[in-house]
Amino acid sequence: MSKIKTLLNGIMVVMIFSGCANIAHPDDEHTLSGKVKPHNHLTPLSATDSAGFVSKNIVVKGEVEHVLTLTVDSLRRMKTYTLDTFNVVCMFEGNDSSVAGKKPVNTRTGVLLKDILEKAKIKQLNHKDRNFYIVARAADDYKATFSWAELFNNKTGEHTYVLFEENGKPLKNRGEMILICANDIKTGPRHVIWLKSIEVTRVN
Ligand SMILES: Nc1nc2c(c(=O)[nH]1)N[C@H]1C(S)=C(S)[C@@H](COP(=O)(O)O)O[C@H]1N2
Ligand SMILES: [Mo]
Repeated sequence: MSKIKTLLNGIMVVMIFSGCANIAHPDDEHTLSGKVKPHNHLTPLSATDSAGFVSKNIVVKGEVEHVLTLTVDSLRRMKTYTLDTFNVVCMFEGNDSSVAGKKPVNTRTGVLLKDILEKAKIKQLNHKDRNFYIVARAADDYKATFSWAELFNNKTGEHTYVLFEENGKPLKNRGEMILICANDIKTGPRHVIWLKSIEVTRVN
């Protein structure tokens, strides 16, 4: 019995230490998967550096009836909204990227994430089947997560967009489509540039 205890304690120690090794340093706000070098958003990537992340379409997949591949053209055919100016603000004090010598964004145009998900039709088995999470993933594996309830039963759903224009012009270097949740307290974290996919997962 005591042998088993000692063994279990040993396993726990190993688990604790391996967990510690994964704790990100505060400077690595967005930890990227090995292959991609982290990008400091205060010094924008050059056009050549970011070119590898630009995709022409986004895929909507997972627990949906219709897997969708959307381009800027397909978004233009949906109901579009134009947002008034606001700053993209980092979680870190003083990291307001709007003051880092960038041109201000006066207007942004896009469609509601909710409308995209309604098109793809989340596979709900019955009316109580509403525990899903939705991950907006970028080409550099940066991601933002939403819950079914905040998109479909909360104001956030009316403020979460997939954008395809800024200041009336198509997006380019930061991907053709960007996801933003405009009513977050700090808008930086759920501002997904180089948007690549929207994945729906049921909570089991
Ligand atoms: N794909 C991707 N999106 C990202 C990031 C990133 O590293 N990769 N950084 C995020 C962070 S930490 C912030 S604060 C905002 C900054 O957006 P901006 O550089 O367009 O102002 O983008 C967010 N979106
Ligand atoms: Mo940030």
